[in-house]
Amino acid sequence: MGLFDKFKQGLNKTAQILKTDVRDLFRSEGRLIDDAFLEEMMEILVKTDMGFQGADAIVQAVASDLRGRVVTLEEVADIWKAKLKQLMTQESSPIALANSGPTVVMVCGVNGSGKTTSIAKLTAEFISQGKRVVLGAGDTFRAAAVKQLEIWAERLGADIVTGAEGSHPATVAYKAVEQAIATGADVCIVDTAGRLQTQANLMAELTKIQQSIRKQLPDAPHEVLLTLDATTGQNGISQATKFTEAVDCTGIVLAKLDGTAKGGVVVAIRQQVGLPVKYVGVGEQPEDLALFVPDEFVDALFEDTLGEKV
Ligand SMILES: Nc1nc2c(ncn2[C@@H]2O[C@H](COP(=O)(O)OP(=O)(O)O)[C@@H](O)[C@H]2O)c(=O)[nH]1
Ligand SMILES: [Mg+2]
Repeated sequence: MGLFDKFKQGLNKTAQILKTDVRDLFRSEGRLIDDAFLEEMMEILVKTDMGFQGADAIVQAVASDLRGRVVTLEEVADIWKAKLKQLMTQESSPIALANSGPTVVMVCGVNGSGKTTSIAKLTAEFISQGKRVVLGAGDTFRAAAVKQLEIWAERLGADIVTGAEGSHPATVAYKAVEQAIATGADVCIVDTAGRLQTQANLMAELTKIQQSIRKQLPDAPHEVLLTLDATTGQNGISQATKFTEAVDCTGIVLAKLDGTAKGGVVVAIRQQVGLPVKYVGVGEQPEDLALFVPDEFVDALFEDTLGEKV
């Protein structure tokens, strides 16, 4: 499946709502762009959870170009789409690979945000590129969490390092990187237990995990990914601030985009969090991961609304 189709899968719920709302906005052939129109448009935008700032920017762009004219959906959509793309602009940024030795990726986030599943997806992608992957089972709190990662490792063909019961996650991370170096693996991905950004001791533990990785490889981790759950909307934004204080986050994986009709949350994240959205999760299977590319994302969002014309 190509990137465009993955975005369509991930944006299915959001796109259905958008289509219905936009049809209501343009009941007849054209529509006068007046205050009533702009207000209705604002409501639709805010409903997608993109945040007031982003919604206002789009409405202002439409107002300044089209106010007082009777226009078609296509004319409005052109401006809408262009502004959306601009609001989310970023370098498309796949995992930054190490110059030499294994690339170390650490994954953190709150409970159930999609860390382990996203690790499985990244692993599948690396293995499909012929890379060898070592996983570190750093969620040592729950036996079931270790088991979950073990099952993925076996299914996908990755090595895995698990700790003895009660071992510190920093030790597991250290050993995983050690094994990756010793076996000449290309990538080492370290899972961590879910934690709330308000739990100071657990946030400090995250800092320790990062430090212990650095004891093995001074320029690692090469990526620290924060997994956010798209279905919890803008709550994720406050998580980003706190996690960034504890570890050197390099990017966001936005999981479960397919589970929400509020896909506009990506705009809020891009506006309010100083980190790139690296990947979006569009389902539960290993292949359901898409490198985030704003232009294709927006085109996929509008395809159903605009029909054949995209
Ligand atoms: N629909 C959907 N479900 C997901 C996605 N990512 C994760 N999940 C599900 O969310 C739940 C929690 O995921 P998990 O990776 O265990 O979260 P963790 O606690 O952060 O490690 C599981 O049931 C996953 O199958 C996604 O992109 N789409
Ligand atoms: Mg997990």
